[in-house]
Amino acid sequence: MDAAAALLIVDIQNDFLPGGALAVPGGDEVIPTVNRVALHFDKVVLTQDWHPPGHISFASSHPGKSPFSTIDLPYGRQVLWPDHCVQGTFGARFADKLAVPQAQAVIRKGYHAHTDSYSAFLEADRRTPTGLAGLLRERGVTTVYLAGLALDFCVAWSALDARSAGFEAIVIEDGCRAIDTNGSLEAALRAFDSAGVRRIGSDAVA
Ligand code: VGL
Ligand code: ZN
Repeated sequence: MDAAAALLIVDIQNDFLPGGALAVPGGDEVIPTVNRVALHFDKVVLTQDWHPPGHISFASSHPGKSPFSTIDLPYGRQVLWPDHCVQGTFGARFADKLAVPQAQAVIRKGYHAHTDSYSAFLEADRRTPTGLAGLLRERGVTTVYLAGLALDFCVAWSALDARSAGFEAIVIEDGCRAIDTNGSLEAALRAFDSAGVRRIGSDAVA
């Protein structure tokens, strides 16, 4: 892949794998694909969901609320999740089988106690940047390829925000798996179409 392309590998962490706290069905199946594809990029960035204990996105932080229900927060509607990817825990660690030692940066997100961040670019308040856009721009990146978990949350928001920040965004579909709660997968695919996020198979990359 040319120097203007970067691969963003989203949240391939133990808690999103089968057996994890917020398991994405088939989440482990993307790992060989991602490992293979990553060999063809000279720019590779990882994201890591990285919440403090008691994070606002956890159902357990809202007495009487169940995981996968929603609440309205100052910045908008928030899906409530099981506790997951707590800073420093096993669940927050990258999957053991993820083999991308050549990755050059790790963007952690969701570390503010009162704000979630599905997107690797912009937190859920839609104002606080993570710094990723600047990092990519400064390194001459114009096209962002994405793979990882979950297609309908962190991959989707990251791809859409990549577009908003002026990058081409290309989702490697078989390198992703979805949570698919309350129509979230269909909504993500529709949003991709209207924002000009392209979808390809990993065989088109490597
Ligand atoms: C994610 C829900 C909550 C994701 C992260 O990585 O897609 N989903 N936190
Ligand atoms: Zn999270």
